[in-house]
Formats: sequence, C-alpha cells, structure tokens
Amino acid sequence: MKIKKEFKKALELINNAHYVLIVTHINPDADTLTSALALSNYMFEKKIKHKVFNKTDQLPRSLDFIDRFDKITNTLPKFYDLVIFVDCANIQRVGVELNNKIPIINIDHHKSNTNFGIINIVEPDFASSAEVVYDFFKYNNLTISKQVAKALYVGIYDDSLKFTAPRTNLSTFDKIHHLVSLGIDPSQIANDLLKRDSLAKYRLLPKVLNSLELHFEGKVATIYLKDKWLKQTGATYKECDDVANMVLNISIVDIVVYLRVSNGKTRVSLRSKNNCDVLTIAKYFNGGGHLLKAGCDCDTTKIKKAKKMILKHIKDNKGYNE
Ligand SMILES: [Mn+2]
Repeated sequence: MKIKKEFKKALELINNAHYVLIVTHINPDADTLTSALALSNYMFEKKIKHKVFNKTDQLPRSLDFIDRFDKITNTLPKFYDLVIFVDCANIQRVGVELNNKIPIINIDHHKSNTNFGIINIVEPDFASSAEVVYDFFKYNNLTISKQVAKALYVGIYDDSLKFTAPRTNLSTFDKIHHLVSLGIDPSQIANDLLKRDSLAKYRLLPKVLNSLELHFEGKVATIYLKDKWLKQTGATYKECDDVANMVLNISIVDIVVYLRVSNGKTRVSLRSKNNCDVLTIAKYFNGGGHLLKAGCDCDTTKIKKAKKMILKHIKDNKGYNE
C-alpha cells in the first residue's frame, strides 16, 4: 500500500530531523490544530524538538483543554529542518512564506490538495485530517498516549461535524472506538469543548441571527456579522463560528452564506447540505474548502455588495429562480 510506505518515510524524516516545524492553516479550526497537537504531544513524549505554528493571535479558546495548546506560537523559529503541514490544501494556507529549501511532509484530506510536499499523505475520502494523523500512528505501530488520543478525538469529532458529515463512515467510528478505549472521557471532552461559551456570544448571536434573509424560495440563507457588534458585545468572531451551521438546520435551507468584514475584505463562509456543492462557488472567488464547507474572500468591505456578488453567482451556478 502506497500510503503505508509514505507514513513510514514520514516517521523516518521526523526521527532524523533536528527541529520539526508543524504548521497549521489561517482561520484555524479544530482539525488543523488538533492534528498538529497530536503530533506535538507525540514529539514531546519522544523528546523530538519541534514547534507548532499558527499565524493568528486569536486561537479558538474552546480548544485550550488540549495538551500543549498553550505552546502554539505565531513566531517562526529561526532554525528548522523539516516542516509538516496539517490540513492545508496548498502551501499558501499557512499565511506566511517558509524557507522553500526545507523538506515538507503534507498531511491532509482536501480533494484540492496540490501535493506540495516531498511526502504527500492526502486522504480525500476522510472526514478529517485528524483521521490521517491517526493512521500515521497506526501504520507506524506507535503508542497513542492519552494526550494524543484526546487531540485526535476532538479533531475527528469536530471536522466530521459531530459525525454528521458525509465522509463519516465505519472507519471513523473504528478510530473513535480505539481512541475511547485508550481511556479518554467523551463526556468530559464534550463539556470542555461545547459547554464553556461566553455570555458575550449570546449577546452577539441575536444580532447575527437578526440579519437572516432567505433567497431563492428559501434555499439560500444569508447572515452577516458587523465589526461594531463585536465591540458592543465583547465577543470575538471566532465565538460565533457555529452560527452558519445553526442556520443550516432550518429545514428548507440548502446553502448558508455567512459574511463578515476582516482585513479590508469580506470573508465569506459557505455551508450546505443535501449534497449541494458550495466548493465551486468558493473557487469562483479564488477560495477553497470542501464540497459542503467552503470559504472565500470578496474584494470589498461592503457586506451588501459582497452578498450581491455571491448571490448572483449562486443563482447562475445553481439555476435558481428569483
Ligand atoms: Mn479538515
């Protein structure tokens, strides 16, 4: 099996490296961070020198119960001789330029992955990159510690959208079964992950939900978040990440378009169900992601304008009527 060999080669490179840099994507989600932290906990146990890098200065606080979360840094180390990308479809996803002479291990599950590494372990049929990292442990017969198990469990749980995403299958549950058998506590993890919301989030949510509009006979819903609401409520946009999925629960809605202005652009998150492809929409605007979960930027700070652009393209792409 080709992939099996790649896992072996990856471990060899890790064991021969002096300093491993593990990099995660911008706008980090649980999958990219837990995949990195699973590897980081393993390396810590094996005394392998390494760092986990993410560009942001605003990591999702809800993940702070995962071991070594506090060690994630947004400063690149001066020296590293191996880079591991996790959950990044392309080299630009980390948001910084790295020394291009240094070998790359590329671990991912995006169909659009550009195979930019000297070792590429990409499993587009997996619901999460954390599952690919799980296989790295399995195929190399490495012991999975409780710390590693916890990180992998959270990555698989979150990126499979709590076991509701289409790529969730028997193998996902086999992995979960094994991880739980190692002694982690799913109930405690659920409490840590899901039940520590700030009050500010619940001051922000009604404002975002109040922006809800339905289009094309209700098939498409739009919502937006205004920067000033963050100041008014003290919430961060990260805390409101699940609002798009919330709106997608409305029975007639197939696509949710969630807009917010950030860094001089309008950031657009697209979520869908019933096999409704939003990746093509995101790609049209130079974005990326998965079939049912994608994102892109519109070159405007006017939410109204961005919304119009996206809706027009959805209309043309899906052949919806007004
Ligand atoms: Mn992922």
